[in-house]
Amino acid sequence: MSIFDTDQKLPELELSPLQKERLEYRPSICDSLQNLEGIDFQENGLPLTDAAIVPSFTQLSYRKTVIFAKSEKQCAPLKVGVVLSGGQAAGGHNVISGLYDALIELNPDSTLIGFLNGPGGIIRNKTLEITKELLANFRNQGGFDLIGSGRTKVETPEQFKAAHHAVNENELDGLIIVGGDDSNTNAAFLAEYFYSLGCKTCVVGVPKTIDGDLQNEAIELPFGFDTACKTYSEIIGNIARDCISAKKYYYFIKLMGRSASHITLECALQSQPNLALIGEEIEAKKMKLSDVVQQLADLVKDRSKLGFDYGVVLVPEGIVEFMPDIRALILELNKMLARGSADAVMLERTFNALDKINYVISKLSAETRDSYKLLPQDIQLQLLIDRDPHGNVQVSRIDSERLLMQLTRELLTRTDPSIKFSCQPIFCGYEGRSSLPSNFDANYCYNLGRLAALLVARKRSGFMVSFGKLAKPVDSWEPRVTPLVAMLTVEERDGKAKVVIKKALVDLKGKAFADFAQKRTTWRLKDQYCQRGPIQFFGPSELTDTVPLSLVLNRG
Ligand code: FBP
Repeated sequence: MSIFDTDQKLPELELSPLQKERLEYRPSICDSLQNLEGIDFQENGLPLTDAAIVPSFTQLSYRKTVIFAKSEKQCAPLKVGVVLSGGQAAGGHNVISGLYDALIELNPDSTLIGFLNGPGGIIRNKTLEITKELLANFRNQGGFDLIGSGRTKVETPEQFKAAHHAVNENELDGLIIVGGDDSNTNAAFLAEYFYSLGCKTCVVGVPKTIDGDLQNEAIELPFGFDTACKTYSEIIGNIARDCISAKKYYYFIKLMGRSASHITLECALQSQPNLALIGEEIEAKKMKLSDVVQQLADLVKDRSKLGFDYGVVLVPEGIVEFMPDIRALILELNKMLARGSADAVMLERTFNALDKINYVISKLSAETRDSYKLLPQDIQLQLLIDRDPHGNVQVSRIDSERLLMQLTRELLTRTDPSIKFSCQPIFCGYEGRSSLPSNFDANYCYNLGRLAALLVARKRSGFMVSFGKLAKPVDSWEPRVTPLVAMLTVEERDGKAKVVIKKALVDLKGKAFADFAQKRTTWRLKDQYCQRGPIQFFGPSELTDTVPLSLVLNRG
């Protein structure tokens, strides 16, 4: 297969006046990365000590990198490949722009190629050459459509071989992997594999996910989180204004964030709803589904006493997995209906929905059977049908906002039938992933791309790029380069020990949660909704250059 063998058909989208205006935006570059030629990295060699990780990484030493040694080095032309992995996040096109501009700055004969439609594009060696002309229509734009994305993982020995073949065939000096915790775990393994084969391709990770759950000492925030939260908070603010005008509905708003409630916490701080459920708190307090429903019914009753038969409730997408009873049910269902199991086959052959449900009830243990029976029928069915290729329940597809609405209504009808409870479900999801990136994400991503290019130029492999002091103006952001292996740990997944980058959950001891916990008592009964309005690109910097409130509170 030849280099730049592509079947990618770029959509011919018509750009709106705002999109055209955004093409002209010049992202700010932090002071430390102004002059790329003058920068090199110094390393402190520290041995990898984690006994569980060592056997998988004999090549990558656990290096602490001290960035900013002076350099006089001339850079030869570089060939670099980039891949976008997982769900969209605003700013992906700016990672590519920052990468491209930096490569050309380092040597005008450098080339950048994109692997198409996610890591699957590496395995199949499907590429697109990224040129100045091509990029011209994608700068500061939302989405990932220039090269696409995908959720295929590079995991099997055959896939590793295919990846090696692709980088060799394309003679790549570097492979930039833009993704979340899983994709960057993959990046560490690929870097190790390429090293062991003496392959020159450096692997560099870039932290992406709107969910905000790729955070640690080195990574203050993955990109895309800011834009998604601003987009959702705009919607929540508008809905709250409608709510307080019509005074007749409870709006149950589900927000994306499969495994952590960072988005819900940030949106709560920005929009000040009557109630925001935080999964991590529910888990810490061991609240069952019935406890959460009771909490909701109490809210409705208390507000009703004040004459408020309306309200705004935020629900994180992954909420049910934080409830011990529902988590136990999901785990049991995952085991029972694992792909190819006798029960899974039996269920496939059963066409009637009620028969499916009854079959599962007959198979569940006594404890989980009761939890399952508590659920409304559509959710019972959803748990059986919406399963991923391994047979696992797709938690993000569960209509948790409808589930909570329905159970709250049932409880109120039983206990306080006179209370008025009309509600509307709303899902804030995909629209937050591909919005025009905020200035914060546009700048952040451009700088991430720039730093990734520099790592390849200095032949450093197996690192993640990030920035410190993100709550400060761009000039003072601090570039960080962290060994991917330093982020790895061993966790049990599907009953097996697996090397992974740990997902960061909401820190209940953190300042952002504390601030929220202190204010929420007032928000519960007094309506203090805040309408932040749309993301601003023009005007005073107080409007255009805001950063996530949780970032300011936790890291500011
Ligand atoms: P990533 O972790 O890959 O960035 O994706 C996050 C996310 O946006 C979740 O919040 C959501 O549950 C999921 O993607 C939806 O994925 P899909 O595009 O496969 O429906």
